[in-house]
Amino acid sequence: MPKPSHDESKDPLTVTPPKRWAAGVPAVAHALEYSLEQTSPVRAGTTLLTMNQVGGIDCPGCAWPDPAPGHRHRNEYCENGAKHINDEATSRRITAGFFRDHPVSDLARRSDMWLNHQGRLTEPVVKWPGSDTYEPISWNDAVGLLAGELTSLDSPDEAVFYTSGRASNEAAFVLQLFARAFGTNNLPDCSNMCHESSGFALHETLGTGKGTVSLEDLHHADLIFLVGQNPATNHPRQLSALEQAKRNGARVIAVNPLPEAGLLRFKNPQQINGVVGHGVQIADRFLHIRCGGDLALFQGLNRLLLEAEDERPGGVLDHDFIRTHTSGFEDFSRHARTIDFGDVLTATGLTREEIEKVRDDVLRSERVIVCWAMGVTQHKHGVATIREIVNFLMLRGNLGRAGAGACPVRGHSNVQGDRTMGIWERMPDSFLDALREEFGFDPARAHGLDSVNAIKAMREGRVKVFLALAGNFVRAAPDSAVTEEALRSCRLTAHISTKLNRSHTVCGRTALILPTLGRTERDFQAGGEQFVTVENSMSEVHVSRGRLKPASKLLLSEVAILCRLAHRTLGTEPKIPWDAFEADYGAIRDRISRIVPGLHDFNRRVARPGGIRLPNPVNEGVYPTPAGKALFTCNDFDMPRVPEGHLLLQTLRSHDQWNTIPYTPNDRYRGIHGSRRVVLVNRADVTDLGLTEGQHVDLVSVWTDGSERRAADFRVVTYPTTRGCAAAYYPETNVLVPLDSVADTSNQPTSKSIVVRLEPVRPEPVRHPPSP
Ligand SMILES: Nc1nc2c(c(=O)[nH]1)N[C@H]1C(S)=C(S)[C@@H](COP(=O)(O)OP(=O)(O)OC[C@H]3O[C@@H](n4cnc5c(=O)[nH]c(N)nc54)[C@H](O)[C@@H]3O)O[C@H]1N2
Ligand SMILES: Nc1nc2c(c(=O)[nH]1)N[C@H]1C(S)=C(S)[C@@H](COP(=O)(O)OP(=O)(O)OC[C@H]3O[C@@H](n4cnc5c(=O)[nH]c(N)nc54)[C@H](O)[C@@H]3O)O[C@H]1N2
Ligand code: SF4
Ligand SMILES: [Mo]
Repeated sequence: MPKPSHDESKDPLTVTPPKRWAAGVPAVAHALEYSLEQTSPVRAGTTLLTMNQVGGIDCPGCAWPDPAPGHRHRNEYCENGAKHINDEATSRRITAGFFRDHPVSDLARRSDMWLNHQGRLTEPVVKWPGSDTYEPISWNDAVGLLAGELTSLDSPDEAVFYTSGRASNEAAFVLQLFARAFGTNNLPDCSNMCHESSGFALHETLGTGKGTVSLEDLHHADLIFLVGQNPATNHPRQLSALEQAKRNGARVIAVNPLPEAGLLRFKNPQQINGVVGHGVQIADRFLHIRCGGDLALFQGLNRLLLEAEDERPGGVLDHDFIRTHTSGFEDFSRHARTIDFGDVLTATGLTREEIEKVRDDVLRSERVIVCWAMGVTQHKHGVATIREIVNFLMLRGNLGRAGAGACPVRGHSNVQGDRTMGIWERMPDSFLDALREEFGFDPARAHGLDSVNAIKAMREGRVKVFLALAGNFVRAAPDSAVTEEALRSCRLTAHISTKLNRSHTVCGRTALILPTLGRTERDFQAGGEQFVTVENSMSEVHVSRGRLKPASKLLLSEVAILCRLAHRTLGTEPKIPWDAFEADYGAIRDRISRIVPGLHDFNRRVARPGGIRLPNPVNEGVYPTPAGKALFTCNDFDMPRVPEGHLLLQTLRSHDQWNTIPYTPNDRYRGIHGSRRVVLVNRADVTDLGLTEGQHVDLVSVWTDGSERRAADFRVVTYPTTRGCAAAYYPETNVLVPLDSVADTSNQPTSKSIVVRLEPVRPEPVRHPPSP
């Protein structure tokens, strides 16, 4: 068995200067190192060679799209994709005696990294009330137990069904169908904590919640903004697309409080000159913005564009586009001129000259794309910021045409597909009507609970059963202590999972772990070998087919578990052929094809190389808002207010983790090694706060109701983040995010906007997390 690459009990922190470039040879070496630690060369080779190829395994990492068939590289994956896929394909197994040796109280003391390192779950287990130990249970009994708890509820709304974005379209469709046939819209998902703000803002202004650009568009843009995004770590193949765009003459503007490695320079490991040469400079302009300053930036920029039009009437704005496709321009234009530029400079920390240079770049560009991710969405004014980005794009008609548009860069590989399949607590009536037509039951219309509201409902005893399809809810959600208490108060918690994580250690009175096949594995059902489908960030739906032998003979697929559960819970009413769905996923896709617009003839069309690109109405000049036009919006100026002596903390990902799961304690590009309990602070702030490099501090968040939350024992690392801002890793810092601290209207937790003070630890630091 391969040895773990590190010993957590030691974890000495070492800090080296942040890297100024990303990828290249070290990236390839790191990918192979992690893969070979996890599994055999043959299994690693099988996953890597079929990954992201036509008909192969879709990368279980991020949602970045693949080039068109025929244009894919032989190694069409990045360092992190290789790590994610082999983290699933690992040869390690949690076998029979494991849970006997490790009661829940023991598991609860282990680190996230240790839990993940134990390998794949191999058989269903249950923890009975009063017991501290998971013990084996048959599938039949496990499904019966869960169905029994569900049917004994007073109301279907006492159950919550959470989904994480790695679940396939087929599993997601079956889960939402089951939940709705059972009688509830309580379908929270990881997207509530991820791009919810994007969905709200785009829906309201454009009439569609999805991005409008394709990979082709990126290749042919003149100007690309990367706002609040760290592509070298989180969407590494985006750098290849940017490299190509630059070869075609594009300019790139990066907006970030941190000078992230890949934003500066990129060495493409798929090209010989990338491996040995200096690589490509990605960002032509880097706006070192204050955390939470993006709304002000786009408001300032929009004001400058309107003023440029005043000076050159007809020479700046796209009046044709504005007249034909939009409404609300006059109000917007009046409101935008009231923005105070002094406020813009305070909020952004930028100079007027810097913003004017961006305006000039914009004026020189015919085709502009704005990409964004968590640095934008996870703020109180996240929705307003994206609405302002839409205003910005519309002023010069940068929507609905080649090389231009809005590009929310999605996280999980199928998070967008899960939404398309109906995983949302507030699906529109058109979708619910289609379910009614197809399946003959009338789904409830009242909106269900999102992630934050589900936690509140559990805490108040209004929800009694929690079932998760993938993910790690306890670590992904804000206010860790509150979320843990909420889950513990449930009658039953159940997780359909591939690997062990913290959520399995925070149990309801009864708890189930239902182990499942991953995307890398072959999936045989009564109807023969199956494949699943997924949708990437650019609305392309395609096939993913597993290649490896399953981790255990006892594993069931996600679809099989859900179909059996649905059948057992609902019986034969409504008449839904759960058994046929389990036997042949094509039968599920046939139904999807009659419910989801754009997926007609799903089975036949998805079988074609490259799959199906879902139509985006914006690209056909159609804006399905109530007014039938795209909306200009007026957004009040807003910025985070940080009291004297405090910092604004953003919580983010290291280079070596997948969301809630750290792989190692290192963050290579940022030069952090050996420990994740670090807080990155600007040197001047370290001095002003009377702190020293390497000092042990507690992070104490302060909330408007006077409450405080504490994350104990972090080390101060001086880092070139903007003044007044700090950064630390998620999920260790989720304990600091108050449950009530959410984005306006989208209800998304504000994980990039936490007011903290750094409290020196005296005399001796405690060690966190406890060692294995
Ligand atoms: N390797 C790896 N890949 C991943 C993931 C992973 O965990 N590991 N997770 C996946 C998922 S689910 C998602 S959603 C995506 C997330 O992808 P990202 O959004 O890139 O992820 P974060 O690490 O949260 O980083 C956000 C970036 O925003 C910047 N930022 C923070 N606050 C602000 C701000 O106020 N303004 C601006 N302009 N920038 C700001 C941070 O400095 C950082 O560079 O990645 C996906 N891909
Ligand atoms: N503070 C803070 N909090 C955040 C964020 C942040 O930036 N800061 N980011 C938020 C974001 S963007 C997101 S998307 C969420 C992520 O939240 P989640 O999606 O809930 O979390 P993950 O860490 O991706 O879940 C990992 C687990 O999924 C299971 N899993 C993996 N693959 C499969 C599979 O194929 N099938 C099944 N059934 N299970 C599988 C494994 O058991 C693994 O342990 O966290 C959010 N929370
Ligand atoms: S860029 Fe994203 S989808 Fe592509 S290989 Fe890397 S992790 Fe996987
Ligand atoms: Mo995400």
